[in-house]
Amino acid sequence: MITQKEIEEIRELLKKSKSPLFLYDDDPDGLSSYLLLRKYLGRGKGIVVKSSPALDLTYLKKVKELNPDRIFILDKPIVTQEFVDEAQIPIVWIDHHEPLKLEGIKYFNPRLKDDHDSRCTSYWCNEVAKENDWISAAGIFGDWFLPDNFEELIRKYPDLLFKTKNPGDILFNSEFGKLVKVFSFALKGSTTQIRDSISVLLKIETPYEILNQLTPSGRFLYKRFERVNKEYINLLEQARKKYDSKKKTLVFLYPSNKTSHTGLLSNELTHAYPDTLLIIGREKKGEVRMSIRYTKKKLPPLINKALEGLTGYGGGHDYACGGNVKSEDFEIFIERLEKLIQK
Ligand SMILES: [Mn+2]
Repeated sequence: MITQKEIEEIRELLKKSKSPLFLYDDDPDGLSSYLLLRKYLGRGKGIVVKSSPALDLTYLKKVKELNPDRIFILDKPIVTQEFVDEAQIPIVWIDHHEPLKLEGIKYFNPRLKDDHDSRCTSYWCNEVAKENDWISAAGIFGDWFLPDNFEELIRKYPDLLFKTKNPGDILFNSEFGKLVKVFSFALKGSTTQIRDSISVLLKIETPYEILNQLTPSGRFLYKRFERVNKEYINLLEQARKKYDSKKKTLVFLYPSNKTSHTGLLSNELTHAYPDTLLIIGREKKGEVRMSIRYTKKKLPPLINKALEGLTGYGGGHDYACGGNVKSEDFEIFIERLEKLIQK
């Protein structure tokens, strides 16, 4: 865990900073973390980090331009040592992915003390801010967890949530799940669209403002949600048609000129088709980038085996991986993977 003393330390570092810069991950947990701290402090700039999974030198120029007195990195799984060295600005990094060792950085990660405590970044940011439990809940559900205060949240928002042990039920079958999609879709589109959505999100005070379109800000976000959702639902319907009930596989490729919805698609399809080998990818510049899910066997060794002699790589968590393979090798990679899971 991150101790109360450390939470207090983060709070002090925030308060001391006159012009903080928040660099946050490109998903609801990253966004929620930013919203929580930025709302709490009332000042600072934010940039969503789209390079995945690492925060590296590509962001250095922007950082130098903004010239903050402190950088807060939120929910990024990897930060490179070069970035820290070249930035020459004090950095605080709050994360819950596998711990890394970097020099010259203040690092807060619950897994440093207990490897089984991987509670979300937005959980810890809410410990700091203590103001908007619904924002942190959106981040936590988005990362496929249930919040610690789930029962309290159900009492507070009985029309948006219900009791369950499966975060997928909330994400895909509840009103609150819609809110997570609002967060997710706020990060899609052009730079301007993203900037506008996030600055509007900073003004929102309750989930109902968005879901019931109670204010102009809420209406704006809901409309944005509806537009992106149309596109998303379209992809989801196409993907569903690729389900092979005999082989228990679902392989779906969509064009890279469309907005990437791979993360959300993988989650929603995993929920709809449990125990299925799921591969969602986009083809770009002669290679397929994909998300691979399978809940019955550990993926990394199978992926490595399937990639033998092919051009590509893959890795990540036991049951959720990312990968990359040359387009001409894609078919053989899939065939091998399908065989490997039957064994
Ligand atoms: Mn996260």
